[in-house]
Amino acid sequence: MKALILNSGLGSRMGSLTADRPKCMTALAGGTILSRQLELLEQAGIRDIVITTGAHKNALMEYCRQWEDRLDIAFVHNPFYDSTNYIYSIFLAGELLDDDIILMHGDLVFEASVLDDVLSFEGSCMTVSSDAEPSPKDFKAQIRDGLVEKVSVELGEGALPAQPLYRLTRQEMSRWLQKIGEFCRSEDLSLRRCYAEDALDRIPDKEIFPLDVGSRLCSEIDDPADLRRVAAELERVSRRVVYMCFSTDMIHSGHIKLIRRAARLGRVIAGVLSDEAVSGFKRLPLLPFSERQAMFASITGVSEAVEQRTLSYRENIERYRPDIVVHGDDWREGFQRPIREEVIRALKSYGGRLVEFPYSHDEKYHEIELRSRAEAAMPELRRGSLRRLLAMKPQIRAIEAHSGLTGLIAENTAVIQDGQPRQFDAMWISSLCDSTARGKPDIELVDMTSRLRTLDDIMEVTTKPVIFDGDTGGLTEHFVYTVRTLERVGASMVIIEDKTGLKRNSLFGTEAGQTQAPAEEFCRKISAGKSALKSSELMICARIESLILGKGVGDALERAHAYVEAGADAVMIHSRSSDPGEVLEFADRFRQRDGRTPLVAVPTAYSSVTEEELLSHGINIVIYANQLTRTGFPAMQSAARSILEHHRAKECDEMCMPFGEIIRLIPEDY
Ligand code: SPV
Ligand code: MG
Repeated sequence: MKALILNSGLGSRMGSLTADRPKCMTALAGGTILSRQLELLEQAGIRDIVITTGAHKNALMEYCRQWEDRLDIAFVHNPFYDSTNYIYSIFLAGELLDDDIILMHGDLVFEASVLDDVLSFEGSCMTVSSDAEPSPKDFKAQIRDGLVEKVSVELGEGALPAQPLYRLTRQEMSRWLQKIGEFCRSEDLSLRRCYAEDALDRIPDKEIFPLDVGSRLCSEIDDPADLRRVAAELERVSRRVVYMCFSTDMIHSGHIKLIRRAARLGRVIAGVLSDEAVSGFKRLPLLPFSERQAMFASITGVSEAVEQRTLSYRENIERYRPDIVVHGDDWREGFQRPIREEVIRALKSYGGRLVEFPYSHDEKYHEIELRSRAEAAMPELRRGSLRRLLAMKPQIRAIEAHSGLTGLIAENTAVIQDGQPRQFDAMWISSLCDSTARGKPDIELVDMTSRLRTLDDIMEVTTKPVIFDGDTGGLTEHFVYTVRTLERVGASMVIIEDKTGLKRNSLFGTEAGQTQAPAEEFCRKISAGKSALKSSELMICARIESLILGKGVGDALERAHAYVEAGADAVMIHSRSSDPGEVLEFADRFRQRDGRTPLVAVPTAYSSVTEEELLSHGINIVIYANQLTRTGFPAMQSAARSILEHHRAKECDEMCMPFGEIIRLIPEDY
């Protein structure tokens, strides 16, 4: 790629400013028009420059010596500069233009990002501006079928203001040069005085696309008034604030490229998503917020790294009022779409704008994401993830999983509400659902080896914290082994209930003749479990069955405090009443003495209670213990009945998930 800069003109409208130098050497923003162009080209990696000269040729060549070491500048002199137009200068430079060409007039001032867009354009383009007011003295472009059809100063209605900044493929340049040659070799000397664009217009099937620079700076300087306006605009550009937001904890070249591009638009403020926000839509970040913030603050091109507390940009847009928000164009679809729409609305309220760069689908970035997902699934990281989430969020939401597939549903299901994503934070490996899936009663009949098999199936395909339903924990002598195994595989919490003898499901209540273990005996089991742990990460949660067995809130409270004393890391209070009253009363009274130990509730029987209400009483973990199982089986029964009734499968087709979807549910590259 080469650049061609046309500097043969007289610049007579600039008055005394061009008395002893060409227009491109006019002072601007601490440099000159030309120095800005050359520096931007150099930054973009373009070293081969062709400059045409006319009046003050020596002054220009002398001035350019400062770039001698960094750029290869070839000068082409147009000796007839005062009687020809730049069409003749291009004609003279023809032999050097044997590459893709960036063509610009020497009096053109544009901001860095405009050049970036021109350079990254595939094919040939000319810059136009749908936001600018057409000026009688400047070029306009007539667009037809998405292509530039004609470029002229004279065009009126319907034509877009256009600037003489082109990217031309080698083929397109050579076709233009051929036409320019026809003009310049003609005996009709007036054809050397017309615009090069007049020759361009004569190419019938040219393929030059308009590249809309919108309201960005891209402007010719013809007279001192232009100079003042452009200088003021450049000053505004230098004060421009650009905002972007990152959730990643692994920075790769794609991020760096994006930041570099954004920095060409203005001063970059990098929003770094809080740990809570990241874990709300993705997973617990590998690096905590403070480290991610420091990482972004140290990247060249980022002037400040600030916290973005939610996935919604609204708060930070109001605080920093960025002129521009930059994002990859991948958020136009999918769960981030409403967030994007909110950003556009917020920016519009004060004249800011959104700039989207094409998202890079590079395989290696995808691989990095897979690696960080794999990392998060490793037992060492996963085990402590519930504790970390609890330290970060007031309440954790868990749902049951009893197979790899239901694990994926628990892991990936998301909805957007008020611009915020909602997902489950953790999974509950329910004894009821695990037993039911095997067609067995929930009486600790499914042995631990089988339960661990289910756990393994789920953990293999997911990354979120796992809460394991340990039933009664069995004999203390057995429980210590269970605890070690769970710790080794990376479970985050085991919940054991204070029952003894043949355990029946709690939802049977007193109908099933169940016995609560003496508090001291259960305390010993908790202590033994805690002592068996190798790390301090797996949490042992004591589940109190007093309300289930009709012993009242007082008994439950007494036990709860004793269990915490014995080492329990959390307390689960269970109830089969449809009224949450007794659970809430327990929580209120427990919190009077203990503000720290996490409280767990399972609102199956009292399902009308909301998470917010539970939180207001101090409940930190809400487990939806069996809803996937209870919704899945009736659907299967209906399908089976439908086939029997209709002697074929057609009628149950509409109940079925399409094959395409079920295949996509299971990621192949997990
Ligand atoms: C389970 O899901 O297995 C439980 C909760 O232990 S409950 O079924 O309500 O007892
Ligand atoms: Mg259970």
